[in-house]
Amino acid sequence: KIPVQSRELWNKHKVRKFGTAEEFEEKFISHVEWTLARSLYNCDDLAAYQATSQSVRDNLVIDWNKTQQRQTARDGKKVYYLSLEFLMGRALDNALINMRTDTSSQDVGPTDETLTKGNTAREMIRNAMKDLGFKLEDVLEQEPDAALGNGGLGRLAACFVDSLATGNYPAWGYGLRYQYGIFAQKIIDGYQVETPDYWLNFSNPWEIERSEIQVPINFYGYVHRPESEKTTTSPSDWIGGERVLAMAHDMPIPGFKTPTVNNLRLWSAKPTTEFDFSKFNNGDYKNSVEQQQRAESITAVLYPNDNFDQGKELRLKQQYFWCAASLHDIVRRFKKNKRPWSEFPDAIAIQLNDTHPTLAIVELQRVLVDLEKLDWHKAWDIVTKTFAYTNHTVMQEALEKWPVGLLGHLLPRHLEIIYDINWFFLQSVEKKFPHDMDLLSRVSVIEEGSQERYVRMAFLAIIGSHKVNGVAELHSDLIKSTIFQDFVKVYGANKFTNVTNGITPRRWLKQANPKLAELISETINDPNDDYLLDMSKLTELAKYAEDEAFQKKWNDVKQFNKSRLADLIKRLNNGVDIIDRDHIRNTLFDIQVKRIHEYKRQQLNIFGVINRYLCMKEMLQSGSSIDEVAERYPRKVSIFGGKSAPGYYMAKLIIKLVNSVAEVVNNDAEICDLLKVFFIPDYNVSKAEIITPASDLSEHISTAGTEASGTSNMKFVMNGGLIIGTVDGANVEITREIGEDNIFLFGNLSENVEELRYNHQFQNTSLPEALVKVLNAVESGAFSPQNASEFRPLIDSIKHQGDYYLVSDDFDSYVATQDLVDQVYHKDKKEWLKKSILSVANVGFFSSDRCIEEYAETIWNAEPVKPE
Ligand code: Z15
Repeated sequence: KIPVQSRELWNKHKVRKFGTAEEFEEKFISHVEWTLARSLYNCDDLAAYQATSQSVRDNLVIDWNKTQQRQTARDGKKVYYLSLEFLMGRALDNALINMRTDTSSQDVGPTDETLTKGNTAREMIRNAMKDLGFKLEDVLEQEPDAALGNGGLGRLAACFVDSLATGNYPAWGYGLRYQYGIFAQKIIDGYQVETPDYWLNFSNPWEIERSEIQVPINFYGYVHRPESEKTTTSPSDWIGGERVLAMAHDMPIPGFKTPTVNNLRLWSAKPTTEFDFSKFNNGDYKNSVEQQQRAESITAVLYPNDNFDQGKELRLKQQYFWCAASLHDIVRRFKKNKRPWSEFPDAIAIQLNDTHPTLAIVELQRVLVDLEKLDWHKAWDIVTKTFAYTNHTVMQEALEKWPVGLLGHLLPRHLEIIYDINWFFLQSVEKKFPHDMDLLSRVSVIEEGSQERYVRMAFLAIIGSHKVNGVAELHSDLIKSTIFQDFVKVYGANKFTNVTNGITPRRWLKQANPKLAELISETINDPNDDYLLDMSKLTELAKYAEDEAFQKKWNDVKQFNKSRLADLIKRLNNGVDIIDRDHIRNTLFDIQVKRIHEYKRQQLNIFGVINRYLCMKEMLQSGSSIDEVAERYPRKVSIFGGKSAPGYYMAKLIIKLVNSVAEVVNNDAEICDLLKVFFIPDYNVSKAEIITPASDLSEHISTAGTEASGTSNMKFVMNGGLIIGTVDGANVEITREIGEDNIFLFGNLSENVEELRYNHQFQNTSLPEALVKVLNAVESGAFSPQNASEFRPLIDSIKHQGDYYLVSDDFDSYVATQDLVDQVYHKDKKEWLKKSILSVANVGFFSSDRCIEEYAETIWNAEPVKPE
């Protein structure tokens, strides 16, 4: 504590944010000299990126400190978002955009004047950088992505922390600081090759290392119960066997047009300083040091599976390490206020992003019972009022199950607690539904298999939470009628709710598509970009949907973005330009970028491309002119991108097929560049910012009922791209919002999937003719002349293994819908542009701001803490 008489001195030297270009330049140069120990003579783009980021970070830290003080003083309910993944991407440009503060806000220093009234921080710094001898765009490119996530789930968490800060919610994210994020993907001879993601190679200006915050975490060991304590529900001692330290790293999360800067706290593992003297005395010094160093492996790498549970011990260790450290932190903060434990759920809401943090439920129960000596049932009441769980999938292979043996070995006390939670739960079920043994075994947290018993994490998460939500309406309905139907019976339907996903318009519109953002703000007369906070303002655009002058401007923006993507593709294709720039306006950019997964059906897309190619060739063979072919199959570029889990054989084969088809099609002179195929290597957030604004059409074509929500569908629509999609996930609500005339839907509905799958198994279903031709071509080695059987497994999965993802059932409908797309795009551009404009006009619902508001109101009961 600083004595009162010293405070005057502190205030005299109070740190100030930079507000003018001049002040920024001064900061920049002092960071070049003092932080980087460089100078005018050796400051390259990388150094300029670091000095700029350090300068911006200084501003953020001032607001970060004020925000934390304000939130502590106001003492409203705090929200903690626990996610094993935060797919943040780059921070600098986002910080520059969000830094623009609101004129009405009092909590800005005098220097903030210059950042308002259309004079954004980004523009100011662009000019200052220019004066200093740098180009902002080149400097921004120096930043590596923070790629601490696999796909949708991780990117959702990143959009959420942005909206939480923007909405002034007192909310922290908790995650892991992986030394290596998702692997970098190289394509070599058409195959995916994984290389490590060295994102921390140069120092990371966006993290604040809190070396003073180190939480000891135990693993293994055994449980000791004092003689006086008879049962496992009474306070017990867990004597841990292995100990590591969790060290905090904080990332400031700035809100848009608000001085609120929230915190994303990421833990990294380091060895304890306790030394194993017995080993040392045995002369095994080297071994003992080595064993300690192994602590760091806990946070070494992100598991690269999306929608798949691999069940590895190190993953469970990651989960407990992260849950225990985060809860320790949360409980410590709560205890400072000396409020009674019963008020814990009034002070704190914890959201579980999928089942990955389910152990937090068990850990809080352990802390309350074993350490704080609360009665079991009082503790459990607190726990269940605190947690809420978001489910992101119905797919069996993604549902987490841990072998009882593995869990009990790593966390012996936690396994006891899980058994007790289950025991009390099953008792309550038995009371409500007497003698229904079947029900009891179906809802038990413990799956009793013939071989091994497993802990079902989703069931544990439901039992330990007061709300469970799905991520889109269809999905939230599906979990109630399928995987969790017994729990609806037990708890009633009210425990289950829907919060449809959203995306942040700051990154996915303003940052990714500056030209469209500019056109919008000018058209709806919103020079301060208030529409980015109130997306209902976008409906103003509908007035201009058929305005020819406006349509032209709209189209010009799209063409600009397509050229930008064409440049990227050229660079990624070793300088070889496959896109004919003279015809770019009449070339339909058809894009599918997302994790590669059979359920997402990139195979349907590439089979569609092959079909198109074969049909073109057939026309030429039967004497049609190239003009006639172009009339039927107008110009198109088919763009793919996405990573496959390293061990996912079928997904990797799909990548190879796309590249093999590209090789043949792109080099077939006969079709005169009417069709091109490209696989963008290493799809990530920063590439998505270039790709998304450039789509005419994007594909969201999962088997109905398999894609919980999808979020890239929202991003594409927000950027004026049209969708071809199945009636799945958020596509349903996108259709409702933008109108069914403005989306190309096709395929079977989720209610028919079960029957169709049954038919494949037990009926002799025949494949559509066009698909047979495609599969024959692939089988003949048309795309793999050296190895005709290479793609056999892909063909077999459809022909001989029940076509689980129903590619054959949706194929004709997909092809017919693609024909319709061509019709509108090439024959009725005005109609196309109208659809595009109306889509953006009505996309507002999919802002993550709306989504976070729904969580706050219906699940967390949390309110914003507004800066004065
Ligand atoms: C993941 O990215 C998603 C679900 C999962 O169960 C896992 Cl492990 C990872 C995705 C869904 O597939 C996607 O439909 C959804 O939009 C996203 O989570 C965010 O909710």
